[in-house]
Amino acid sequence: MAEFQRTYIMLKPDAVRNGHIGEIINRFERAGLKFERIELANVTPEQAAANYKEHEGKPFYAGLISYITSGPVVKCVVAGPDAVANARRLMGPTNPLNAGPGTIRGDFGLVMDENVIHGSDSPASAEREIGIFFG
Ligand code: IDP
Ligand code: MG
Repeated sequence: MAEFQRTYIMLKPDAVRNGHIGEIINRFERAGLKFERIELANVTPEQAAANYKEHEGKPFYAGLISYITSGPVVKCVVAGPDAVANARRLMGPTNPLNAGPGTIRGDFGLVMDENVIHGSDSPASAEREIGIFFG
C-alpha cells in the first residue's frame, strides 16, 4: 500500500539560473504529486549548514555550501502517495552521469557539483528539512 507523504524539494541555483523552473515543476505535477508550498528564495548559510550537516567534513562540503547559497532556489513542499521515493525517482541518481534521460538530473544536469535538484531521502528527513526551510 502506498503511504501518503510530504517531501521537501528544492530546485537548486543552476536550475533557476538556467530557466528550468517551469519544466521541472511540470514533471512533478504530471506524475500526480501536489505542490503544497512553493517559494523563490535564497538559502541562508545557516539553512545550508543544517540541511547538509551529514556531509560536514567531506571534501566537497565547502563547494556544496557555496553553490547552494550562490543564487535563488525554489523551495517546495510536495505531497502524494510515496512522495519521498516518487520524487527521487523523478529526480534520478545524485550524479547526472548516472542519471538516465527522462530523469530531471539526467535531462538538466551534467555534473555532480551542479545537479539541479534536492529531494529528501526519507519521511523523517522531509519533516526536518521542511522545518529548516519553512520554519
Ligand atoms: P542526494 O542529493 O542525491 O541526496 P547526497 O549524497 O545526499 O545526494 O549529497 C548531497 C548533495 O551534495 C548532492 O546532491 C550534490 O549536490 C552534493 N554532492 C554529493 N557528493 C558529491 C561529490 O562527490 N562531489 C560534489 N558534490 C557532491
Ligand atoms: Mg541526500
